[in-house]
Amino acid sequence: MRIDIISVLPELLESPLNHSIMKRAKDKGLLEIHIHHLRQWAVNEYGQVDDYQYGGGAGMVMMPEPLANAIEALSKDVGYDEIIYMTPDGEDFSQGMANQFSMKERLLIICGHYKGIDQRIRDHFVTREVSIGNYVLSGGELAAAVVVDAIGRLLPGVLNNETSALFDSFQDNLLAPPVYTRPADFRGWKVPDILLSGDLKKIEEWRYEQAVQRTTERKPDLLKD
Ligand code: 6GU
Repeated sequence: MRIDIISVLPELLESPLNHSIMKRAKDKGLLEIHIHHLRQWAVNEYGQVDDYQYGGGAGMVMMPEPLANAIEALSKDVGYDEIIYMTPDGEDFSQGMANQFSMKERLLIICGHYKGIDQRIRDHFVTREVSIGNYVLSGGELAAAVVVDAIGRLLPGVLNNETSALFDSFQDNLLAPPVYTRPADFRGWKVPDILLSGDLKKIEEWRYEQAVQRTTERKPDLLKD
């Protein structure tokens, strides 16, 4: 899979996408990430990519021309299944959306800044608008890193058996059950006996019950569908 990201602050994306499982995905050749600085498509020698908004009001808006030029130049080379705009007024990101995106070959992600991007780019180029929650970040980069991480770890071959995504929270709309490691008694706080019993069937049942209980208590919305 190939993901291209357009940003005015590429530094914000680099570290999160170059460690741990994302690094492994890249090293294995399963995920290619290309980060593009929007300034290379700026309209003048000052590197301008934003301007005042029509109608007045505080805050700058990202100009349509650099973005259109960037999208068109990259699309000519690659061709995208989805052009995603990261924005707090987008559709809420979910495990289901991560699953869907992970089945695409090529994604282009646009990170907004300031008051956002000119509406015409959203109308004429963007195919999906995605938010990671109901709060405002100073730019789309951290949100894009979240989305790319959630997608990257789902690509076949990225995770091994031990880290398999099949048992993650949210797969099957259930949160993950509690987990324990050694020692079995830590400061008198004991690991549930069942996990030490060796009875795999009982353990599986217990984990399922715990997952349902956690989901009921913490995220009952997940159980509705
Ligand atoms: Cl995608 N962008 C920004 N700037 N803020 C957000 C967001 C995205 N999702 C939640 N808050």
